[in-house]
Parts: sequence; C-alpha cells; structure tokens
Amino acid sequence: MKEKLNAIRQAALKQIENAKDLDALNDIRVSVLGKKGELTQVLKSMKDVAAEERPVIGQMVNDTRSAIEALLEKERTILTRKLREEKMKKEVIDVTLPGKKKMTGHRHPNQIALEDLERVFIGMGYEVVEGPEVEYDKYNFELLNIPANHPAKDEQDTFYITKDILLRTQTSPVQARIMETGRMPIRIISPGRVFRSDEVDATHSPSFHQVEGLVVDKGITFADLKGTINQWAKEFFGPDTRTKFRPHHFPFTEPSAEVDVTCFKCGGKGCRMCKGSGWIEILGCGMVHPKVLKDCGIDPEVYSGFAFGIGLERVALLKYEIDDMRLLYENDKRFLDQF
Ligand code: 2NL
Repeated sequence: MKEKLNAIRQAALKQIENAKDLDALNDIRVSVLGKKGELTQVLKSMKDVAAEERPVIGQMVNDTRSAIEALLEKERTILTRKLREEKMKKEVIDVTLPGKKKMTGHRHPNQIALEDLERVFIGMGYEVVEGPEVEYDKYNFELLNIPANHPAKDEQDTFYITKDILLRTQTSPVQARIMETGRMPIRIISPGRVFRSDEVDATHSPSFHQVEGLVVDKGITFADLKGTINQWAKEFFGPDTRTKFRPHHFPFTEPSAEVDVTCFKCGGKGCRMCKGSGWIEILGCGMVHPKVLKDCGIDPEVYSGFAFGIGLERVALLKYEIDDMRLLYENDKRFLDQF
C-alpha cells in the first residue's frame, strides 16, 4: 500500500511538472484526485488494510493529496502567468506605426455645379422644387404647348411607360404643376434628371440633368429675364462675363432666345474652349407662352413670366474643362478624385 501511494505521488508530481497548459493540469487532477481517481481508489480500499495500519496509511493518503494539490496550485499559477505574458506580447501596440488613412468622399462634379448654381438663384429669392421623373404626357408635353404630332415631340423622343406615361424629357412638368396650383407669384428653379432617346457620345446621354427656372408675376418682362440671366452668368462664371441673346424658337416660350456667355477661359478673344468664337452657348429661355399660362390656369392678361432651361452636365463640363460627358457617369475614382 505504501509503495503504491509513493508510486502515485511520484507519477503525479512528474506529470504536473511536465503539464503544458491548464487543461492538461485539470486532466491530471481528475485522474488522480477525482471521484474515480487513483488516490480515491486507494481510500476506498482502506477496508482491506489492517486496523492498526489504517491511521498510518490514512495519514499518508492525506500527505500525498496535499503534496499533489500544492504542486497543482503552484503549477497553475505559473501557467496562468505565462499565458497572460504571451497574450500581452501578441497584443502589443506599436504607437510609432503610421495610422490608417480614412478616405473621405466628396460631392460629384455634377452635384458641385448644381449646388453652385442653386446658390446664385436662392440668393435671388428663388425656391428649389423637385418633381417626379415618371410623368404624364399632359405635364411633359401637352401643357407646354407640345400637342400630339408636334415636331418637338420627335426632337424630344423619350421612353414611354404607357401611351400617356413617360420618362420626362425636361423638368418643365414640375413647373407646370406649380403653375396649376395657382399660388402667385412663382419664383422657382427645378433641377433634376431628364431622359431622351439619345445615343451615348461625348456630348449626349439618354439620361442627363437639367435646371429649369420659372418666374410668373404681374408685369414680368423680357428685361427681367435678361437681368436675371446676366446676373446669374456673372455670379456663376465670373464678374466680367457678358451675355448674348440670340433669337430662337421653343414651343413653350414666345419670344424665345438662346444665350451665349463670353468665354470665361479667354475672355472673348477666342480659344480652344470656345472653338475660336469667344462665345459659349449656355442655355435656352424665353417669355412663357400665353397659351402655356392659360392651359395651366393662369390668366395671361393679368400675369406674365419668363422661363429658362440649363443643361447641368454642359455647365459642369465647361466649368471643369472636361471634354467628354461620359466621364461624369463612369464614376471612375481616378477621375472623380480630381474635383
Ligand atoms: C432648352 C432650354 C427651356 C423652358 C426651358 C419652360 C418651362 C415652362 C414654361 C415655359 Cl413651365 N418654359 N422652360 C423655357 C425655355 C427654354 O429649356 O434648351 N430646352 C430644350
């Protein structure tokens, strides 16, 4: 019995010293001191030991248990500390390493141009109004004096959802809806996406953006239109910018004009930007056609107004001297990062 206890003691102490981790220590504890452990088995066989020997053997069992428990505890402390040191070594932070740079996005050049443009008109007391991209033929064409079979409908061919519902070709329908409410005076700009059945090239896209403006009040004249456009051009392209109004035709305005601005690159002398002419075509405008006012429920004998339409991409391309509209839609980060 004594030899057996000694053997258990020696084997257990050796195993404990060689244990690699806490799990191994626990396994040893269970196999020696556990319910079915070796030492427990010895205690159970005490009944076979002679009565006079029992106190001695009992004492030995207790000593063995204490020795094993003490070493287990010591080894556990050592292993725990080692584990923590390894973990700390792994988690060490090198404060001298360069930081990770956060990439901050920014507005798309189209959006920058739009906000620049809006700022000027908001400064003149205009309100920004948006509306649906899917429209009724009535608002996109009919109320704007473009009846069925009008040639302008061919020029502004678009995508039809049904015979009467289409993707808007201009943002005028937003303005027609405002006129229809009858609230006067009107001083709005309506930016937004518009659609045309166009092939993609450097200056065309089936989907682009427009900013239209509309003013309706008593006594509005062409002089107000001219003053407004002149002021916008100066604020947007620079204080030395001059304008030139050329007669034009739109079904929804009468009279109508196309407006050129002096080339902001060469100041009017002629350069590559303005193709040598000194002028850059920038927008279309005119006095709202009396029929358009009337069809939208406004008495053209009492009220008059002007309207204009600016192609946002065109303005953005000019402002940033970009020579291909497709660059604005490809969202190539190398391109966008330049603005
Ligand atoms: C262009 C220039 C233009 C308008 C848009 C307009 C809107 C209403 C009434 C009258 Cl509600 N006119 N908008 C006027 C003139 C020109 O856009 O090049 N369009 C094809």
